[in-house]
Amino acid sequence: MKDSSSLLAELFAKFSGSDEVLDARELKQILNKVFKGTEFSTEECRTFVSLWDKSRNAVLDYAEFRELCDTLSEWQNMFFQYSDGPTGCVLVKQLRKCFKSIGKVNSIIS
Ligand SMILES: [Ca+2]
Repeated sequence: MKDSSSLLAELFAKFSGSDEVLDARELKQILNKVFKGTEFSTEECRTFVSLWDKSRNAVLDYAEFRELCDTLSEWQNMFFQYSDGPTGCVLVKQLRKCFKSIGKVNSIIS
């Protein structure tokens, strides 16, 4: 079985094309494969590119893409940790704890 790193590398190679970087449109395709069940919009992906594009070239290279995926995975884990099982939603009373945990994760990442 492939580990998540080699799967991400394989998907990056497939969707980035010959320029080997991701624009927002390519990022949308790849994120909707990696995070099945979540439908990312083109606008959200444009925002991700602008926030994770450390080299300021308006596209994501593999390292930038990996950082984005790691962060989204952490956020997703926090969401699942605080979500109500039957509804799949985070209850308002749990939201503050959820955001606090995400804030702690973000301060560790950045
Ligand atoms: Ca870049």
